[in-house]
This record gives sequence, structure tokens and C-alpha cells, in this order.
Amino acid sequence: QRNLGILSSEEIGLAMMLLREGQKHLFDHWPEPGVDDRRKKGFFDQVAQLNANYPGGLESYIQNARKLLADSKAGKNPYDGFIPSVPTGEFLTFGNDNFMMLEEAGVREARRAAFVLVAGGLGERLGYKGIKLALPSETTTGRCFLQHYIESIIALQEASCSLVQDQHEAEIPLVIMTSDDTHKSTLLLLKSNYYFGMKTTQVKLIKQEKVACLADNDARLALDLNDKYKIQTKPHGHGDVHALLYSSGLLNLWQSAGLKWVLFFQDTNGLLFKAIPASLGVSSTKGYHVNSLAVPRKAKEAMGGITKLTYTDGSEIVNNVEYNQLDPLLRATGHADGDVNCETGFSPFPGNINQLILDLGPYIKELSKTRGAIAEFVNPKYKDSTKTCFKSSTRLECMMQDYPKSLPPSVKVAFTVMDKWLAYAPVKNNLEDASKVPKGNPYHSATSGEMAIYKANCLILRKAGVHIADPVTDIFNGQEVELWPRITWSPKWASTFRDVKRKVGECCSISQRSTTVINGQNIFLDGLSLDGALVVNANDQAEVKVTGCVQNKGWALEHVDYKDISIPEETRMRGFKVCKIEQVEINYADPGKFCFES
Ligand code: UGB
Repeated sequence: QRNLGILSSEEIGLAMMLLREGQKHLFDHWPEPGVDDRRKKGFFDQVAQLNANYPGGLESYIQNARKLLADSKAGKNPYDGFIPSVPTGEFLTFGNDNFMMLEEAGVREARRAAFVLVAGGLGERLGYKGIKLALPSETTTGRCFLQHYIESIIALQEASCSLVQDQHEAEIPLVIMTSDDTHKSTLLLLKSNYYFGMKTTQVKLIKQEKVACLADNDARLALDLNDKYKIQTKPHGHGDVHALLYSSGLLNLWQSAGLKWVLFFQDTNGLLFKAIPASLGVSSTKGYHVNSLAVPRKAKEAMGGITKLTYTDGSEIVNNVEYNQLDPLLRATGHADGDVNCETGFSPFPGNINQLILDLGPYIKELSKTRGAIAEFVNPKYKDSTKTCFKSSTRLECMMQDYPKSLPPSVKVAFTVMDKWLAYAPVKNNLEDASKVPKGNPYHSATSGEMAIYKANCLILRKAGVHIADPVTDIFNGQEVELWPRITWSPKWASTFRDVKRKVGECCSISQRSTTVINGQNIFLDGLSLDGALVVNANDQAEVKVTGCVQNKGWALEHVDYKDISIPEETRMRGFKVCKIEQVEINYADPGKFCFES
């Protein structure tokens, strides 16, 4: 009471709310009025910010926390009363007629889509000191994840407009959710690369804020150990993206501009855009309001499983169940072996890759009820089995894929499963953890993420009729991987399988030790036999046919020692570097029709 004299009426309101919510300890140490007044003001600035950033304010946060902490202490399973079963969904086969039809439908819709990239995570498991978006997705061209994503969106935009013969250029919006850990570096990466060719007005950054930490089971807020006028904060999780999109007003703007789809994706999946057109095609042809992309999942693999959950009252939802909860849930509901592979060699529950496609209309309708608040969870590390004290403060967290949890049954929630080689190869694990992954399970490392891009490009070209040599196996950073020819193409070369088929002709072959860099829109491979390295650069107005026999010493992958700190971290983390020994490089900077015959 004595201290309130220095406060504004809003601050007094916040103070009273904190006292009502059992937070008296925050003020216990406050000295007489006149002492530390500025720091007291600073405390209320932070409280006001924490209050504004949470749907329902800090009061709701504390109340939600108290309830979730009580459930956690009581050992209550969040899935109590739910029976899990394998849901039905769309299973696509790359390259067949249905796949190509869906890709075309997806490209048609792309000009009515907005993309949302969640990139606020620090990547603690990866242990990389920079932002993950700046990492090369592959080192043959050095194209970083953000460049790859942006160029893929621009390519889709152009393909979509040309397919529907839309005269006025659509501009697909890209929103990037950052956090204090990633915001400045993301902006710098964009600015120093001229937004990788995207209009600056197309890209919006929205920053997620951290939430207050909780010191005990009564949800008393934790004070910073070094500053008694500051509340400790930690990240709230990628689920924040929904509340931020809602409060940004962007959703209504998009709807007024005639957009229909919102596509969410993660920071380090170099394959994702190979799967986007067909999965957007599934959403549009089936009229799905929520479509999660999934891949076959190995039992116990560190990715959530898409699960049908039937409640005791008969109601059903299809939602992701995180990998650490799927096994106990199955065991508790009559599956004595828990999360195990079935006869296919995979878990019957498709693996969630956190790529969601939402129909904008129902999404706005739902968010206007929830303001984007997503089901939360708490994961305190207790000191002992009495569960009375925490080892360190905890906080509420939320995940973007839990959006369907609150939806009414009228909303059509489904999923689309694609081959893993085509759709999913994230870079999440550091090399030590990756090298300990049980044989047969994916490494999800920088090494495997890059190898997966080469493999996917090779398999796509094979399907298009190119003779691609078999891979060899090699071991980098303790991980055994398949080493395919290093084939890369810029996203504008092909957005769909039909594009690839159109651009490769008869009798092309590429040997295992080869490298190909295709950098241009209208480059056609026809009767090409490659054994070495070939780089083709062409501007958009040049039409180039590449044919004949190209043979040279090529580009080799040289092993590097991950402990050698004279080598850049981006190289060490994958265990190899590209040594450019000899290549044929052809450049077409002028418009026209050209034929390169070796
Ligand atoms: N992210 C944020 O933007 N903000 C945050 O506060 C946290 C993360 P992780 P996670 O695909 O294999 C997810 O850490 O959460 C961004 C699914 O939950 O890489 O452990 C971050 O920048 C899981 O079901 O993944 O696991 C990154 O882009 C499974 O599908 C993204 O959120 C798993 O991904 C994911 O963050 C997977």
C-alpha cells in the first residue's frame, strides 16, 4: 500500500491484480517510497508488457498456470478419457497422375495463399550459434534456408499467375515469426540480401515475446535472481504464432485481399517446398479446413504422431500427440507395447512435420473466439517425488499444431502423408546426438539434411527418366549416409514434377560422383551425359538446351574434422566440404535461344 503512491492508475490496477492472484511476494522486499522508484516503474513496465502479450492478460496466465501445475502434480494425463486410434487421411505417391493433378491444383491456389514461417526457436538441440535460417540448406550452392524458402515462394507465385493467366501479379505474403533470440539476425539476413528478391512489402516480421516464469505449484511468478525488480521469462513456444497473427490484423487484411489459405512451416526443412503444391492441392480439392502434412514415422522417433482421439462422450478430434506422450497414452489404453512399428516397419501413426495448411475463413472465425490462444501445457522439473519444489523455474508452453484441439466437429481436419524422402529432412540435432541415433532412424542433422536434398533431386530426376547412378555410402561426423550425385536446381527451375518432366529430355545420365547446378528458369537437359561438375546459369529470358557429353574432374566432398575450429562451424557441423576441382560452367546473361553442346 505504501508503495502504490508512485504508480499510475493502470499500474495500481496491475498491482491489485497481482495481489489478488497470490503474487504478494513480488513486493515483499520493496523499500520505502522514494527508494528505487525508477526500478519500481521498470517492474511495472515489464508487468504491463507481460499482461498485454498474453491473450486474457497476466491474470489468465496465472490462473491457467495454477490449474496446469495442479494437474501436473496430481500426475493427470492430459489425454485422460481419450482413446487413441489411427486416423484416416490422404496418402500420396510421388509422380503418379493423382499427384500431378494435385500439384496443378495446388499451384493454381498458391496465388491465394500466405506463408507463415515460425523461426523464433533458438535451436538448442542443434547448438549452432547463429540463426538456423542462415544455415546453408546445402553447400553445393551455399543457398541458405531463408533464401531457399523465399525463392520457392516467388517461383510458386510466378507459376500460379502464369497457370491462371492472371495479368496483375499476385504477391504471396510471407510472415516470419521471430523472437528476441532471432529477430535482429533475421532482419539483418533479409536486408543484407535484398530480401532474396522478394518485395520488402511482401515480408512481415512478427516477434513473439517470452512469458513469465513460475517458481512453485501456486504459480507464484519467479523473480530474476540478479534483479529483484524483474520477473524471469522464458519462451512460450511456437503456438504463439496464432495469437500474434490474430493481433497483427493481417488475417482480415488477407481475407479482404481475396486470400484463402495460410501455410505454416518450420525453419530448417530443405525439402518442404517439394511437398507444398500437392498438399495445397489436397486442401483445395477436398475442402479441408485444416490439413497437416505428415510422413511415415518410426516408432519412438522424436516427432509427434497424428492421432485420432475419441473422448468418452464419443466426440473425436484429429491432433498431433507429441512423441513423449504417445507411448504412455498407448500403454494406458490397452496397447501393452506402446509406440511400436507395425508390419510396414513404421509406426501406424503418421509423423507430424508441423506444416499446416489452414483455410483462412474458418481460421478467422475460430480466432475471433479464442484470440489465438492455444491449449497449453507445463513441464516442471521437480526436485523429488513429492513434487513440491522445482529444480528451476518453469513456464506455460504451447505448440502451433495444437490449434485443432479447440475446433468444433464441423471443421474438416485432415492430414496428407507423403514420402519422407520428398517432404521432410529437418536440421535439428547436433552431430554428437545425431551420431547416437539408433541405426535406421533419421539423424535430423546438418549432414543428413543436405544429403536428403541431393537424394530427393536424384529420385525426382530418375522418375522423370534421367539415368542417375546409385549412391554410395559414406560416414560423416559418425553418421552413415547415402551419397547421391550432388544435383541442385534453383526453385524457379521447377515448382512441380510436371515442370521437371518438361525440362528433361531423352537419354540423360548423371554419374554418382557428379555435381549439377541448374540456375535458371528455362534450362533444358536433353541427351546430356555428365560425369563431373556442370554449372548452368541463365537469365529468365534465355532458353538454353544443354546436351552432349560433359566429363571433368568435378567437385569432390572432402571429410573435415569437426574438432578443427579453424574450419567454419557451418562446415564442421556437416563433416565435409565441397572441393571444386574442375567443372564446366556456362552462363547466359542475354535473352535468346541457345544450345550448349559439349
Ligand atoms: N519455434 C518458434 O518459432 N518459437 C518457439 O518458441 C519455439 C520454436 P523445434 P519441436 O518437425 O520434427 C516440432 O524446436 O517444437 C520454431 C513439433 O512440435 O525445431 O521440438 C522453431 O524456430 C513436433 O511435433 O521443434 O518439435 C522451429 O522453426 C515435430 O513435428 C519450429 O518452431 C517436430 O517439430 C519447431 O521448433 C518435427
